[in-house]
Amino acid sequence: GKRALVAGVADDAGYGFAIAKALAEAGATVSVATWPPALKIFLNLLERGKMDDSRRLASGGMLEFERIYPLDAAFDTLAEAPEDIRSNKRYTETGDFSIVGMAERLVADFGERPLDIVVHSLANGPEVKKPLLETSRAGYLAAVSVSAYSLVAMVQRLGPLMRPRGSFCSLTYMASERVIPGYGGGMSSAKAALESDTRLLAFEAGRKFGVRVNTISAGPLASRAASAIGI
Ligand code: ZID
Repeated sequence: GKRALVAGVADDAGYGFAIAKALAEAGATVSVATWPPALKIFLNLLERGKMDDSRRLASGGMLEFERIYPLDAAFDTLAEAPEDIRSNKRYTETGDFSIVGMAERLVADFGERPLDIVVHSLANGPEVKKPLLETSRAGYLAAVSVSAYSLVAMVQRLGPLMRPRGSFCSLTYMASERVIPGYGGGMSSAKAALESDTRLLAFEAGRKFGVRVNTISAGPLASRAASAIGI
């Protein structure tokens, strides 16, 4: 069977959860990666059975996550995380939450080339409600860092862990190429970068690791992230 990792799952309302479930329905074994500030609530919801209805599979079984890794996709290595993050209670409990840390855990848990499918279903734009014209440099760079560069870093670090003909997939939004007011803070820029990077990563990682890289332009879904911008 195939093994999948879905990065960006912290509840059962978003695309990541739905994709994890669809992969499980298709017979894959699924691990997820969760942003440390959301991890405790997510584990609580799971433990207390609050997601049992949405975890139910057509087969009658339940969606089980093989592993739940902590991941802050803003950091490639733990050393790059600033002191206030590393000493934050939400973060100290999880162990290495960087992209490299997650890659090392995957190898420790499953061996050298454990993955067939990696789904990037994460984004964050701290100033998403601000028009681009009012967006700060810090807000813009944070949006591009978490929502676009994180895919580059994940293909770099997880590419070597992929089995032949493995597949990376991310989620984008049409505001990358058309004017859609309300998707601000550099999020439209981040999606434009994500789409351009997908083309080049498919070329480079296809040759280097024998994998595919794609992105799917999503329709509206009232996830936690989208509810923040009134979708
Ligand atoms: P979600 O809240 O379920 O998932 C986002 C996840 O990212 C959450 O679990 C966060 O904890 C996590 N996260 C945030 N920051 C970090 C970080 N630093 N490190 C690790 N994890 C982090 O929301 P979702 O399902 O909407 O988002 C999943 C993907 O779908 C994102 O790439 C979205 O940009 C993308 N997407 C969503 C929608 C939508 O409607 N939900 C649309 C397009 C793309 C969209 O916005 N018409 C209007 C709007 C849209 C489509 C059509």
